[in-house]
Amino acid sequence: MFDHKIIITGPVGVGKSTAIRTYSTSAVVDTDVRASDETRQIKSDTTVAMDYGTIVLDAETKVHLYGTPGQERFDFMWEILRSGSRGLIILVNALAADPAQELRFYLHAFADIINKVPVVIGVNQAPKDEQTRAMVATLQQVVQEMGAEAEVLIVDVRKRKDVNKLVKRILFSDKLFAV
Ligand SMILES: Nc1nc2c(ncn2[C@@H]2O[C@H](COP(=O)(O)OP(=O)(O)OP(=O)(O)O)[C@@H](O)[C@H]2O)c(=O)[nH]1
Ligand SMILES: [Mg+2]
Repeated sequence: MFDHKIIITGPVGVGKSTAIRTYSTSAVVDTDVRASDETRQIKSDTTVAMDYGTIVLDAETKVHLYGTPGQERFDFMWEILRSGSRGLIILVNALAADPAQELRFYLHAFADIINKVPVVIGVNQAPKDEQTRAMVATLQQVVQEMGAEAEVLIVDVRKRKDVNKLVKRILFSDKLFAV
């Protein structure tokens, strides 16, 4: 059995905890608490340390999913969580004021691993329309500008098959080295 540690990161409320709850078959560990600051306007609970869940995909493959906190004041956890990781999923909120800027921020924050492990971008909370398709093209351009290599996929992380698509992109990538 091979263990694969995959990190899910992205801004507050994008759906990191939701993705892990949707996908994991083990009991999920979360560190969500009632939000006390401006996050409260977005949703009631926020992750302060991490989310964790696992799924056994086949006889040889066990995936461990770790979700980072979205709030930047907990960014010390990003460093801790990324060690030993085998891939990075960055979720971007399609409804944010500037999704391209969000993506730049996370590619920059994880700059030391994006060229070492496979990366995939999930555009969440996305209406299926022309604007979303244009946004995917813009985000693909951001990936290029940042010297990274990553596919941009439209997802709804409340759907297991969509989270599965993100995980599979990482597992089937030919970049196989963990950091
Ligand atoms: N409308 C819509 N809602 C979504 C979608 N994906 C997730 N949500 C909802 O958006 C919210 C996301 O919240 P979380 O999963 O807690 O977000 P998070 O990224 O863990 O946030 P922090 O831990 O605070 O950083 C949940 O209420 C989801 O049900 C989507 O595609 N469309
Ligand atoms: Mg969370």
